[in-house]
Amino acid sequence: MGKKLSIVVPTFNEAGNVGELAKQVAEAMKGLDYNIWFIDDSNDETPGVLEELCNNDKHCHYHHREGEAQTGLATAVIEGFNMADGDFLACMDADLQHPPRVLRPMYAAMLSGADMCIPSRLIKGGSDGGLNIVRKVISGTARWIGKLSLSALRNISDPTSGLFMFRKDMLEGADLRPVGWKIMVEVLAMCDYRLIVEIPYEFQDRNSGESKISKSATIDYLKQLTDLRTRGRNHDSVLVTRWSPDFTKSMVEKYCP
Ligand SMILES: Nc1nc2c(ncn2[C@@H]2O[C@H](COP(=O)(O)OP(=O)(O)O)[C@@H](O)[C@H]2O)c(=O)[nH]1
Ligand SMILES: [Mg+2]
Repeated sequence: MGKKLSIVVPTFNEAGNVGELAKQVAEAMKGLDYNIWFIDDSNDETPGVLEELCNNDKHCHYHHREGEAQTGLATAVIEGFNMADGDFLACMDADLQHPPRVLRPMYAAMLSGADMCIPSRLIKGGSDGGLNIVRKVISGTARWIGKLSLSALRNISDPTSGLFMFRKDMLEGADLRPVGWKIMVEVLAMCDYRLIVEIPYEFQDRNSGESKISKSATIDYLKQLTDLRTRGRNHDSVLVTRWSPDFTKSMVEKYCP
């Protein structure tokens, strides 16, 4: 039987982006089995836009959270992981900063046998062009602190991004605690896996709306790292492979023609 991909997309006031995202995902995943799970905490017109989108596109599902004990980015992503029914799960931002065309090579990496695929802005063929200098420095510092604190991040070139794909069964027995913003760090520290593939991608400017990153995100991240230093698994035997742009292309032709 064929495999299926579920793409989990956390949304907070992204009315101007979700339709375009669904359209671009459909192009990227043409001929492959996929669905999208929007987990929404918006307080604007986004829920109505999602409702209509999901009525018109059977690949799309949404869950709007209101008055729930937990809101916030990380809890949304974990809730989406639990609801989604794919063999593989992806996490992707709604604002098109993660260009949906990267999903197909990510999926090829999974079909080739990877446990996890982490696209990188920082390897040959990638670009972080969408970031201004302040965000570049913040994001570089976050990476540096993360790699010093956690061995699971050490060999990953872009470990603090919110774009990744993995086998759903990696979640079995993994105690993911949704703190703050960096959900992939939690997955990298707490799940059991052997092979990670990195592929290059070009980070984009935000399509519409504005960034929701909060002032407390840095503190949450540092708390999370401290906590994971004691809770995290040992990942000494993990292999991280980097695919060049040309090799990535050839693997898409092989696995997702
Ligand atoms: N469900 C949910 N999604 C959120 C929340 N905060 C941010 N997001 C979504 O998380 C993604 C990344 O947020 P963004 O503001 O673009 O962060 P930035 O790219 O780091 O500036 C976007 O899809 C947001 O809509 C939240 O509290 N709940
Ligand atoms: Mg963004």
